[in-house]
Amino acid sequence: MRLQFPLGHLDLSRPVVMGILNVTPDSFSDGGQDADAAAAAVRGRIMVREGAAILDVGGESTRPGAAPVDAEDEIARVVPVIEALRRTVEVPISIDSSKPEVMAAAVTAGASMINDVNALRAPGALEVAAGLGVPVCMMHMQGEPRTMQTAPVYEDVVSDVSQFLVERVAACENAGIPRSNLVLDPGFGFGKTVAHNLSLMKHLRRFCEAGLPLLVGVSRKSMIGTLLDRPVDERLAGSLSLACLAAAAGANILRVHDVRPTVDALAMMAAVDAAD
Ligand code: 7PM
Repeated sequence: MRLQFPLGHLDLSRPVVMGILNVTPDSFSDGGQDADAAAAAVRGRIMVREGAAILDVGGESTRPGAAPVDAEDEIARVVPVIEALRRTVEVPISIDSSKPEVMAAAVTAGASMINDVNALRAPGALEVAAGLGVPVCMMHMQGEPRTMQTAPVYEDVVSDVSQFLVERVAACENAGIPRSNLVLDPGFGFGKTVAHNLSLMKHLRRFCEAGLPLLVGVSRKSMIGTLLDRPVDERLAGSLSLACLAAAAGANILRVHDVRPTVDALAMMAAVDAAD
């Protein structure tokens, strides 16, 4: 399996790591937007050195419970970071946004993938993504970020989520986005209880049946905090074990904060796979 980008391709015959690069205004720095962008680009370069195969740049508009950011502010945050990264890293840059205006500005600035937690359901998003011609990650979310964790309900979480993704793939194909440009993601933590998240992980193989690359984001998520009773900065072991389980079940792209430890864990899996 592989993903084709404007400037080359990404080989997915082994699972790869996508490094999370959040660009939010830093309340501790008073250097302004340029300083924030420069600092984010430095963090991105470090993640590439540690083995990230993709960088996911996000302006934090889609986070559960986050205050909405308007498109203009989100563009002002992410575009300088993408431009700075473009000059110094070789790996594809993904834009984590649900807003068509942000997707377009980010791709113009040098991003070569769209990561949409809303699966291109915003007005105009399908058309804009089709026009941009880059790979798109389509994630499942029940409800909307502000309220989705209140009381999520499914008939059967695995079937409901896979049905949603199958429908979104059809919508993409109808809008002119080729299947070969699609990546699927069950959306851990987005309108799901801990029990829902555990079922999705246990039955993750089902999401490979579409024959499309599978992206999984579990890094530091609250399910780990709940199950282990750990604050967010003590969830590395939980994150690594879920990343390995996901990889063993067929996940192709692991979206993580802790790039080096995840790359090491995947290398151990690859070594075992290669044994006699
Ligand atoms: C607060 C709560 C802050 C949750 C950040 C988050 C995913 C994603 C995110 C994912 C894809 C996080 C999330 N999660 N995109 N964006 N898949 N494709 O933990 O699971 O990073 S935001």
